[in-house]
Amino acid sequence: MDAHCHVFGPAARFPYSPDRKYTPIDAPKEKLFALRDFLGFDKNVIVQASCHGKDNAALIDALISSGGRARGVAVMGEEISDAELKAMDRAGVRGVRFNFVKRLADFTPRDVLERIAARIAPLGWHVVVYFEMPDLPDLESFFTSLPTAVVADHMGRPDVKKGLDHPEFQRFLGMLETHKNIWTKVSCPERLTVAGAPYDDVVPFARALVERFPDRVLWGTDWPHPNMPVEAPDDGVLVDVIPRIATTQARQRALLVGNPMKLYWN
Ligand code: 0GY
Repeated sequence: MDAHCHVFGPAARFPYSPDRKYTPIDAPKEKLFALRDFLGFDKNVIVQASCHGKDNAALIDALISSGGRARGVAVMGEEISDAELKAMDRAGVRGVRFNFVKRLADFTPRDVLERIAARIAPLGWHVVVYFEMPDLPDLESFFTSLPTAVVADHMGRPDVKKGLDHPEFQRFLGMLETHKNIWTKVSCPERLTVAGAPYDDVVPFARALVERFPDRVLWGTDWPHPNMPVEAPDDGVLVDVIPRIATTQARQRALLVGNPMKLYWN
């Protein structure tokens, strides 16, 4: 399963948010499903990206068109009604994303996020958080106090130049060790690398997480790779990273099947 990817537009049908920080190239559901089949995956988890703001229409449309082969993570404010939440649940939404990356999203007060989390918890949904590792000290107590599972996008975006032993990454490991509700995606080597493909400098970080927390890791392509300044990665090269970070069949099954099934097809 590809547990982190996006759909963008097409803008003519699903316009981008007026508050967006970037305008992507259209990446419609048909292309995502074609990539899924080409790579040999069975299912997708589609994550609402900041360029669509709180308008989840493109996401919901993709979920409904997937024939039960996609689940979603939406973005919402507390103005969402209970009826809308139920409709999203029926469409296949299983999580809410809180984006703390300053170049992507405007600040939302914690009490608002806490109220949203309290409302989605009874649905069995979880929270996905996107942040950069230097901000973890400010965010950790908030994450660990949420009443749901909490999935950190892209390993919390470590600075791989600092190494595995740096206190920032050790703090991230410590948070997962202590708080069993925290999960992480071991995704996006292409965003974290300094060396470039095949991402030798990122593999040890992802492998450390898979080995220590085999039941709380997820993997995804991040297609269509928004905001890559030079070029989008080859998705096949990203798939080839999987056996280097999940080095046994049991770990691969957990990473690609068992773990995402628990969160998204429960
Ligand atoms: C990602 C990463 C990025 C963008 C977004 O919500 C978004 O716009 O998540 C990024 O620019 O790092 O997960 O797609």
